[in-house]
Amino acid sequence: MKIEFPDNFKFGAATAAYQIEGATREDGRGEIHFDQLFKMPVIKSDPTIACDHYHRYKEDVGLISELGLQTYRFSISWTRIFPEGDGKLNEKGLKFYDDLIKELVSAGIEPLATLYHFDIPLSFYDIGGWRNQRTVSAFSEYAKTCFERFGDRIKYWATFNEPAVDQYSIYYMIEKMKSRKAKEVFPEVLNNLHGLFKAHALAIKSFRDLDIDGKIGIVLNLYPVYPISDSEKDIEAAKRYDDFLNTWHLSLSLKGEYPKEIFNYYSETVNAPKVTDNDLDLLKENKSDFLGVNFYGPSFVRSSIKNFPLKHDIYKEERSREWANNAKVSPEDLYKILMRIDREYDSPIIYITENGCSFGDEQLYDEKDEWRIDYIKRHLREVKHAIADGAKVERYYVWTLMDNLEWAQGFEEKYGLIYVDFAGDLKRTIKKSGCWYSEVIKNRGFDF
Ligand code: IFM
Repeated sequence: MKIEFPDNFKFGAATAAYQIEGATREDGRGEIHFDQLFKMPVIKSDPTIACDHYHRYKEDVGLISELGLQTYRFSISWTRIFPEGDGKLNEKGLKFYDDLIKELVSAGIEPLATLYHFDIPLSFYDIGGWRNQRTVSAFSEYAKTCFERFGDRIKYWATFNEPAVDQYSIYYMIEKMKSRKAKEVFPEVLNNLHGLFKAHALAIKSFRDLDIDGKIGIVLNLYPVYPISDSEKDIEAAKRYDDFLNTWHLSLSLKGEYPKEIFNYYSETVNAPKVTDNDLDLLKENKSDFLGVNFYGPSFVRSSIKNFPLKHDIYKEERSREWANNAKVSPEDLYKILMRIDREYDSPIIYITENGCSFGDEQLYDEKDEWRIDYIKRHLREVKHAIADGAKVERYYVWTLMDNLEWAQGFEEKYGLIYVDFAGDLKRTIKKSGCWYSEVIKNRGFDF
C-alpha cells in the first residue's frame, strides 16, 4: 500500500541550539542554567563543543540540502542575543543566526525558529526564573528583537519547546538536587509555568503588533496516558497526570484558559498558580496559530504515595526495539493524540515538531538505524491516517537532524539521521535512515 502525503505537507528535521552548537564560551554568549549543571561531576558530557555546529553550520546546511529537507526547525539561543538575558545586545550572536538563516534560505530550506528550548539565562534562573516578571518582560523583548531582525526571512516561529519538560522535569530536577522538598518546589513549577505562558502570549502579541507575515505557535510534548491496571487508584492517578500533562498545556495554548478540574485540584493541594484577570485576558487574546506536537510514546501511570501532589509513578521498561530511550514505540498513540486535539480543540493546524527514537549507543551502519526507519515509517503512516480522518497536520520534523547532546544523558543517546563521530573529529555521515527519509521526501511518500 502506498502512503502518500498531500502537496501542502512539508517534511523536515529539528535541532536545538544547546544540543548542537557548542561554542558556549565564544563571541560573548552568556551563561544558562545548564552550563552550571554540566560543571557538576554527576553529569559528565561537555557542551562546550557539542557538534560544533556554531563553526560548521555551512557544512550542516549542506547536509540538510543533500537530505532534501523542505524545512528545518532550529532554536535561537537567548544568551547569544542578550548575554545577560536583557540589557546589552550582542551583535556577534545576531550575526551567527543571520548567517545561518542566509545559508538556509539560499538553499531553499524553510526555517522554523524556536525562541526557547530549555535555555533560560542563568541570571534569570537565579532570580526565580519564570515566576519573576523581569524574566517574562525580558523574554518578550528578546522575542521582539528576533522578529525585527529575522522576521523578513523566518515566517514560522515557535515560542517555547515543551514547557512541561522545562519545568516539571528540568526545574524540578535541579531544585530536588538541592535537597528541596516537593511541597516547596511544585507550587513554584506551576507559578513558573504561568509566567512562561504569559511570556508566550506577550511574544505572540508583539509578533502580531509587528505584523510579521507568518505563523507563530508553541511546541508541546503530548501523549496518551494509560493506567497501569484497572484499579480505581491507578485510573485516578492516570487521569490526574493526563490532566496535567495534556489538558493543562493544550488548554492554555489553544483556548487561552486553565482547565477547571485540575486547576481546582492544584488550588486545593498546592495553592498555585497565582493568576490575575489581566493574565487571563492576555492568554485569551493571544492564542497560537498552530500547535507543535512532540511525540515519543504513551505514558503508563500507577498510583503512588511518593510523588506530591499528583500521586503517580511512571512505569518504564528496559530498552528494546519496541521500547526506545524514553517511551514505548506505539505509533497508534500518535494517531490517538492527533485526533483528540482535532476533536477537542476545534481542529487546529498541527505540526509534528519532533518525532524520533534512540535505542542507546549506536555505531555507524548499525541495525538500530534499521529500527529507526521502521519507527519513522510507522509513525508517518499514522500521521497520514490522521490527515485522512480530518486532522490538519501540515508538517513532520524528525528528531533529530544529527546525533547530539541528549541533555543529562550525554552523547550516548543517538536520535540522528546523521551520524557524528564524537570519538574522533566530529565527521558527519548520513545514516541509512537519512537516505531513506530523503527518498520519502522525493516521492512524497513510501510503500508500506
Ligand atoms: O532531545 C530532546 C529535545 O531537546 C526535546 N524533546 C525530546 C528530545 C529527545 O529526548
